Amino acid sequence: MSTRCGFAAIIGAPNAGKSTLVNALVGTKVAIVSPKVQTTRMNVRGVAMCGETQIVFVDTPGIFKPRRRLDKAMVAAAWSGAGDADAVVHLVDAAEVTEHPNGHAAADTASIVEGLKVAGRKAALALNKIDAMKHEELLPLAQKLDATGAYEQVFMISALKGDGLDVLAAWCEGKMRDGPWLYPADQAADIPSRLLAAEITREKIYLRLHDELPYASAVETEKWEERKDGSVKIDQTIYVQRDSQKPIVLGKKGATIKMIGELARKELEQIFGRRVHLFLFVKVREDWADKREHYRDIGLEYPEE
Ligand SMILES: Nc1nc2c(ncn2[C@@H]2O[C@H](COP(=O)(O)OP(=O)(O)OP(=O)(O)O)[C@@H](O)[C@H]2O)c(=O)[nH]1
Ligand SMILES: [Mg+2]
Repeated sequence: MSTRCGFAAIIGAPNAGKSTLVNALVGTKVAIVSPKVQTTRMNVRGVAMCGETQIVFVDTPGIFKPRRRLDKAMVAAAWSGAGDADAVVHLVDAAEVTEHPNGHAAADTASIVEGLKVAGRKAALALNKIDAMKHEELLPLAQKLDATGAYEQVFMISALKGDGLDVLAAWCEGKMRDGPWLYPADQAADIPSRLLAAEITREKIYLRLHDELPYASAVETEKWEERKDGSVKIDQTIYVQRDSQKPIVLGKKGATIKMIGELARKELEQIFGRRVHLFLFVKVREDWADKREHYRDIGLEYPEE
């Protein structure tokens, strides 16, 4: 039998559940998830096998009206992910959009519909978080969005509970092309270990501090040292933008950073299957979000203005 392969991009407003969906479809964690909007900053690929077909799912940053430099780079990355893909899935937080029809998520969803039309791309619409809403509200939303003409098919899913994912994956499978696989069948992700390690720490920061710490923090893996006993020593720097944010990350007597470090270390040990010694440092760098190197490190284009 001949092999098939291709890319399926998952796009949507911030917090729609894109990373949760990609992790669920891939069957292992390739992208970080948090209740905070704008968690994902770059396109992350996760590989799933359906028989002889390899689907490379692309998790993308949320699409919204960008103002700051980093926001612009994130939104540009998301659209380019969609442009390069064989299949596009537009994921919508159906619970949020029905509860707040005039809110941010609804507005961002409408602008994505326009973007799809302009690009002339027929996508699949996936209404997500159906576990968190009344089902009678689902149909009017599905009809309204479907009437835009931007979609080939509509799916109703819960990325969190795993409902409806098989049918959605089957639609994506149908869009793949004949050809050799892009990745070995046992490879789930292609994110470099140093970057993945930094992402895991950023996830713990977001989970622990999502109310206190505004969105602008970044994590960089500075050192990765293989030890003779098979363990690895990882040094990471957490960048914040204001002096006042440093004590928030450190916590009383360093309690917060210690907890973040422990959570991250435990998960890294699980992911890498080896002992990890994780050392975290906090630095204030007001302009990290304007530094070219930061964009290059995480694979984003640097917007000039
Ligand atoms: N109830 C419910 N919650 C969900 C579902 N899918 C995702 N979530 C939650 O929604 C929040 C956002 O999930 P993410 O996967 O980080 O969303 P995202 O679209 O990747 O967000 P950004 O990267 O910020 O654009 C998390 O708290 C998830 O647990 C779902 O099917 N049902
Ligand atoms: Mg995400």
